[in-house]
Amino acid sequence: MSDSEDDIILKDLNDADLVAQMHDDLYDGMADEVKEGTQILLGRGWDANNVLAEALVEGMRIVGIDFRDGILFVPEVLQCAGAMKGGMELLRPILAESENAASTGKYVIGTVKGDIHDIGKNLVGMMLEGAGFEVIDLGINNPVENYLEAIDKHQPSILGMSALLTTTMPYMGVVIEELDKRGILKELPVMVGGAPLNQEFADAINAHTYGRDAAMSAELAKTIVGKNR
Ligand code: B1M
Repeated sequence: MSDSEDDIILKDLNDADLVAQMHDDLYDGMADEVKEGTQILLGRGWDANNVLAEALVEGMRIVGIDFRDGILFVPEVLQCAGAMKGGMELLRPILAESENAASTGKYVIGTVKGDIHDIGKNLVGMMLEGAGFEVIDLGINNPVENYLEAIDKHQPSILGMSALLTTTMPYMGVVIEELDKRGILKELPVMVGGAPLNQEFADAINAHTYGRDAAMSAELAKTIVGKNR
C-alpha cells in the first residue's frame, strides 16, 4: 500500500493518521510497527476494545477484501496475520483483566477440521478470559476426536467451534451430531462462530448459540452459565 514508511514517526501522528498508518502497516505485514502503534494508542488513553476494533480488525478487513480480489496472496496474508497477532498480544492482558477473574466457567474452543484460521478464535478466547472464563484452546484443524477428548478431560461449561470457510463450516454439524449420539449435547451448550456463519446455519446444525463477534460471544457465554448481571 504505502512505500515511503522510512520517514514516518508513528508517535508524531495524530490519532486518525496513526490508525490509518496502522492499517497500512498491517497490510504490509509490519509487525513491529503495528505493535508500536498499538502501544502508542494505549498510551494515549485509548480503550483496548477500540484499538482492537478500529486499528486491528478494520485493518484485517481491508486485507480480506484484497485477498478476495486476488490482489494479496496467502504468504502476504500470513504476514498480515502475524502483524495483527503482534498487536493482539499487547491487548491480551488488558482484555483479560476482570473483576470476575475467579472463573466464570470452563470454555473449550477450537477451529474445526480442515480450517487453519485462528485470529477470530483467539480474539473470542481473549474476550472469554476477560469475562472470567478458563479457556482451553485446542488450536486449529480439530477433528471430532479432539473435541471429545477435551470434553472428557476438562468437563467444560461450554464448547465453542470456529470456522472461516464455507467448506469447513458443515463439519461443525458433524461434531454436534456426534455429541448428540453420545448424549453429551443435552448437557453441554455448543457455541459456533466465524465469518461465513449466521443464526440460520447455527439453528440448522442444532447449535445452542451463534456468536456473531468476540464481544457478543463473551456476553452470550456469561448468559449461558448464568453469570450475566
Ligand atoms: Co483465509 N479466507 N484462506 N486465510 N482468510 C478468508 C476466510 C476468505 C473470506 C478470504 C476471501 O476470499 N475474502 C476466504 C473464505 C471464502 C469462503 O469460504 N467463502 C478465505 C480462503 C478462501 C482461504 C484459503 C482457501 C485460501 C487459499 O489457500 N487459496 C486458505 C484456507 C486455509 C485453511 O484454513 N485450510 C486461507 C488461508 C488463510 C491464511 C492462512 C493466509 C490466513 C489465516 C491466518 C490465521 O488465521 N492464522 C487467512 C486470513 C487471515 C483470512 C482473512 C483475510 C482474515 C480472517 C481474519 O482473521 N479476520 C479472511 C477474510 C476476512 O474474513 N475478511 C480469509 C479477522 C478476525 C478478527 O475475524 O475470523 O471473522 P473473524 O472472527 C470474528 C467473528 O467471525 C467471530 O468473532 C471474531 C472476532 O469478532 N468468530 C467467532 C470467529 N470464530 C468464532 C467462534 C465463536 C464465536 C465467534 O464461538 C466459538
